[in-house]
Amino acid sequence: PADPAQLRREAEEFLRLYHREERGDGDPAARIAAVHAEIDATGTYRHTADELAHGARVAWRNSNRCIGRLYWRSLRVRDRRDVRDADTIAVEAAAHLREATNGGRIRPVITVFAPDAPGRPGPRIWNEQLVRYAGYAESDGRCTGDPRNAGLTTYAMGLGWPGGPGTPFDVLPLVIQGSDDKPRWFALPDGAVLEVPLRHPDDDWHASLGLRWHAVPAIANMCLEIGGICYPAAPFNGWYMGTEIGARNLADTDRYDLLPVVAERLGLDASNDRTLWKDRALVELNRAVLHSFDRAGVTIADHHTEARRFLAHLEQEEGRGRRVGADWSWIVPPLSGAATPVFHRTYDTIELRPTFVHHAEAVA
Ligand code: HEM
Ligand code: NRG
Repeated sequence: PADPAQLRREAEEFLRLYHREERGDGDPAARIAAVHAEIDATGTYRHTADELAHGARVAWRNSNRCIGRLYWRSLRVRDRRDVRDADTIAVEAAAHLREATNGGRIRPVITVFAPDAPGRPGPRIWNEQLVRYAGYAESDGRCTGDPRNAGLTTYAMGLGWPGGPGTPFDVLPLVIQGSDDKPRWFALPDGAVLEVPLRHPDDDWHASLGLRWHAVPAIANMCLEIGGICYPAAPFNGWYMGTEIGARNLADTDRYDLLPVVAERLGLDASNDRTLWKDRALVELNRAVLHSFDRAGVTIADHHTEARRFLAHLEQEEGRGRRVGADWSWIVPPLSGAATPVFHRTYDTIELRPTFVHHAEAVA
């Protein structure tokens, strides 16, 4: 926060949480006094490496929209707070992806770059995720690729990116703005992006659609907020839940819009909603996603398992005397909601800190 009094309060609140959870009976008074003095002198303060790591893990624990929180303690934290220039961020983003991908055994990882400081904003990554597919708007109003990323695609080309080969799955370059710099584009190096070609477990026609998806979902445009300090570039990842790809990215009408294509290949009667052709196509598409990731040896969760884990997480946290906030509309999976246990209850949407927040977007 710009207001030093508020920064002092938020810092103190976080330091008390950190000491309570990680230092047992340790007295936070000396650390709080030192941080308050640092804020008075400089307008900001620096977390210790342990404070940063715990703050990042708790920010995950506090993510109301995330069903995957059972393993919040296992988050690997790459402390790169000394990095603020775009070139090094590009190199570190690729290193993040390699460490996270781990040959397919996906590991949850966050890389934390320089924070905002008074008069000196931290760096930013303008991509929604480290790996995203280009969306090329065509003159007839259609789009090749992922329409969700059409804005960033145009923006990157405006910065001089020549564009990819023009397939529906061209990996976008990173668009990175170093602190005190303009945004620039950086192609991800070969070998940094693992992708999985999709095919159906029983139907060969599916492979001929040429569908694929990237192995690692790494959100890059949310700010990590710890104790009043904002880390605007702090990309993080876990692994995919199959429905994110099969029931949303490939299925939504404003994304790849593939249900009509899949239904046709399945020979379904799409002339009438009541044949449930969309529902049947969704199930087969989602089977193909899970099957293909399994076959490729890439970690992916199904929504039944991840829902059970989430309820185990709630129980575990409540057993530790902590309240868990959650947003029902994000937690319930977009396929077979009521067939998973997370559907049949309500949640409190308490907003706890540390947390991840969305910034204003670079590209409309
Ligand atoms: C959202 C699953 C790891 C933070 C979500 C969503 C799912 C999910 C299904 C909803 C996405 C959507 O509907 O678009 C998982 C799984 C993980 C995992 C299976 C495996 C380990 C993580 C990690 C972090 C995290 C490591 C942070 C350190 C978040 C946040 C959101 C979210 C902040 C909300 C994103 C937004 O507002 O757009 N997660 N997640 N998740 N997750 Fe997780
Ligand atoms: N639905 C988005 C990804 C959002 C976050 N999901 C995760 N996060 N699994 C998509 O690309 O489909 N994570 O950190 O694992």
